Amino acid sequence: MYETLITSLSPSVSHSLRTLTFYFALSFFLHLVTMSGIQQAMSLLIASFHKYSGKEGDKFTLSKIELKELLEAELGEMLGKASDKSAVDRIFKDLDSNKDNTVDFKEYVTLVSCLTVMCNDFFIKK
Ligand SMILES: [Ca+2]
Repeated sequence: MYETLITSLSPSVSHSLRTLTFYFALSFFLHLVTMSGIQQAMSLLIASFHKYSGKEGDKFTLSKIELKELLEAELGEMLGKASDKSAVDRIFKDLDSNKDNTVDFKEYVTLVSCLTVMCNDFFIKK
């Protein structure tokens, strides 16, 4: 979609946007390597959320489809198979604590926090 939008613009505007996107990505990367580990983790959590939340509907919340894509691409099978519709339905229902039929950033961070605690518990018990 982004590529279609860019190519539909005039060549000079399109080139400017591509250049801007490149420098934004470069700036983000350079900033990332100078940050502490926790700052990097926080930045990546935010970026990961927005990578999926902006795909359809409200760009600041995850729909069920966006959550499914995030689970598949970012968490593998940590929560079971994301291709299992009933598993995705259950995870979505559990995360949507305010019952507005979307997963906002706070609800998403709750998921990541819980998984991080579980990972820590796993490594401590080893
Ligand atoms: Ca919600």
